[in-house]
Formats: sequence, C-alpha cells, structure tokens
Amino acid sequence: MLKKKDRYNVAVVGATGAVGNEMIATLEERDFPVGRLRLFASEMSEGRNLKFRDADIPVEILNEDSFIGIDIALFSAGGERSRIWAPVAARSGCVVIDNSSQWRMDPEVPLVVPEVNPHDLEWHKGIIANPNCSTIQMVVVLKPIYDAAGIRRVVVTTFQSVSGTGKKAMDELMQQTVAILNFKPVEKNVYPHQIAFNCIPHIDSFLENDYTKEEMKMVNETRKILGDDSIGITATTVRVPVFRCHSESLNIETDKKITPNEVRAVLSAAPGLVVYDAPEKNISPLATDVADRHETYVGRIREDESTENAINMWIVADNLRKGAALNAVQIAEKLVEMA
Ligand code: 3JN
Repeated sequence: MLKKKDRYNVAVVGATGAVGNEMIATLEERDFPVGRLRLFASEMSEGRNLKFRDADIPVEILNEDSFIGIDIALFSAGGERSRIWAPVAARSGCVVIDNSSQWRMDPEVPLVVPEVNPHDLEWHKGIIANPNCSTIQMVVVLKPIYDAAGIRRVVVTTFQSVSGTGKKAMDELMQQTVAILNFKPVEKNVYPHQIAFNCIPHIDSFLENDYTKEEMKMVNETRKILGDDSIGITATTVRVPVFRCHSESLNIETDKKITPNEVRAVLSAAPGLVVYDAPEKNISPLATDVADRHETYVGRIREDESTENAINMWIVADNLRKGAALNAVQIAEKLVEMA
C-alpha cells in the first residue's frame, strides 16, 4: 500500500517509447506530486536525457536495486520486461502500475479503470494492471449503461490507430503514404500488409478460435473489470491508417429497455465521458478532434431497430492517453487519494 506523503518518487520504465513519453507528459500536465522522477529504458536509449518540468533527466538501465526508494513505478516496456521486473519493483516496496497484458488476467492482480472499478485498488498486492487501450475506452462507456439497464451482449468493431503499435508503426504509415503519393514502391516492416490507404482486419496474432489476441483481450478484460462473466462480447479489431486515437462501433444489448435519450443522459452524467452527438450539425467524435483529450467521446447514439433493447454508438478516445498513460496516472492519483 502507498504511504501518505507530500511528494512521491516515481519511476517510468519504458520511458523512451510512445506510451512512456506520454506518461512523463501526463505526470507533468496533471501536476502529479512527483518528488524524484527516474526514467528507465533499454540499452539502446542509454545516454539520452528526457525533459520533465524544467529538468533534463537521464535515461537509466534497470538493475536489481533500481526501485529502492521509489514509491510508484509506471511500466510500459512490454510484457517480458514486466514479467521479470514488476515483481522486483514490488518486492522493493513500490506500487507497480503495469501497462502490458502480462498481469491483467492474474486473479491476484486488480485490473483497473478509475472511473469504473476504483474499489479494486483496495486489494492490490504491489502490482496493478492497466487494461488494453481498446478495452479502457469501451468500459468507461459500458459501465454507466450497465448500472442503468444491465448489459446482456456487446458487439464491438474497432478502428485502431497505428500509435497503438508504437513509434515504428507511425513512421511506417508516414513513409508508405509519402512513397505512394510519389509513385514509389511501398516498404512493409511493421505490419504484414500495407497500412497506408488500407484497413487491416486483424490486430496481433491469431488464436485457435480464429479471433486475435487483441479481440480476446477486449472480451476477457471487460468481464473482469465489470465483474460479470455473463456478458456476451464479440470483437473485431481493425488497424486503420490513423496516427492517433482509437474509434469503436458498439452495439449494446441491454437487459432493460433504455432509449437513446436516456443513454445520452446517463453518459453525460458519468465521469470521463463527453457526449458529442448532434447528427443534424455533423457533430460526431473524430480521431482528429479527440487526440490529446482526456475523455472518451461518444456519438451516433441510436436505437438498433433490428432487435429488442439494443443501442448503437460510436466512441473515440486517445489511445496513448486514456488508453494507456492517462489511465495509469489516474490509478496513481487514486492511490494517493486513498493513502
Ligand atoms: O495495437 C494496439 O492498438 C494496442 C496494442 C497493445 C499491445 C501491443 C503489444 C503487446 C499490448 C497490450 O497492451 O495489450 C501488448 C501486451 O502487453 O500484450
């Protein structure tokens, strides 16, 4: 458990990656009470400095003693590093908030979105998992509807930006776009197919049931966060040539009838959401508008007229912020509040 202090020593592990950069920026923007900030990354980044407030902070390489004196460690360095180093950090007495899938489904580890299940922070044993980006934005929207009308089934299709894969994928989209517009051949390194001017209908590797890992993360993580294994969830995850923000089309079948206007009212009153839905004025959430925003935006709210008790909507959130760094920092803020 975190002990109450005026300032907390924080480590960011994976500091030079797309999410690590956002973690540092989010700590600064939200004025998190940071005492000392230590930054860790792989050997490739040794010798670099990163800015935090007005200071240049050196990037260090992890060792067994790295977490001594650290209160909170934000991890975004991939599952393998989390598997090895999160327990080392927890044993040193700091609370780990891990952005990888390594610990998410471990029954001993809470999987938390602060707007949805902050109470699960009470039973952590040193490691707290941050959900997958596509799951986070979906559960922020599902929770108020679940409380108001119950949820029987969700059909979700995602439109995920390349920043979900990281910096190399952002460079690849840029380079392929430039190549195509200059009538040059396209090079593929990150994705199995051309991503520029294309949609790739699978994210991460395939599993035996023909779904992808990303799709099954959405199913399993959502049930754990909402604490209800009876919800039916089916997902199709699609990579689109967008740099930042994941969009999702949701079809939600409720236990009780709920009208689109009631959905608007319930979502407008819920934390972390902006209802942005005025079709007559062409107002709907767009990736280009939601980049850098902290809330999940909801639009296209309408009844599914093909069945009883179902609604459709379109939701957009910044995958690097709410989908990763911001959610992790919000968990840290809750821990401070509870200390
Ligand atoms: O592709 C995206 O938009 C999100 C990617 C997430 C991701 C990519 C590689 C490994 C994860 C994740 O957060 O679930 C992982 C992982 O930790 O397994």
